Amino acid sequence: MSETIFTKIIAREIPAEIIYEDDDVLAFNDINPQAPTHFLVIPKKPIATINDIQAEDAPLIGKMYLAAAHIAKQQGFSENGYRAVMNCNPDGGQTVYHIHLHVLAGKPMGWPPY
Ligand code: DGP
Repeated sequence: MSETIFTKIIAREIPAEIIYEDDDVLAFNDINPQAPTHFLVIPKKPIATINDIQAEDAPLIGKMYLAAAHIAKQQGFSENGYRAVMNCNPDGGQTVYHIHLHVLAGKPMGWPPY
């Protein structure tokens, strides 16, 4: 898989506001926030799209959600709620081809999201 901007954030080659890290997952604030709180949870393993997730990645994907919920609790918005969403390919609005969970909070979210 080709390198992306997120690979460079993992390697600390470009700066980001990192808010969580463990052996498998990194979370950092989105550069273009769409809500009062907007951060991204990414796996350190580069996986291009949801379509590229393999069965053996299932625990890793679970860890992304566990990290999101942990940060939500830590930042105090877990009870009010939040949106956690992963975009896939052009119609899904994906622009960076390293999977990432968008976590948006701090205001009521609309539905449908378009
Ligand atoms: P998506 O469109 O779902 O692929 O979302 C990509 C997100 O990544 C978008 O909300 C903006 C964010 N983003 C892109 N480049 C950077 C960057 O260099 N730093 C940070 N913090 N976020 C970035």
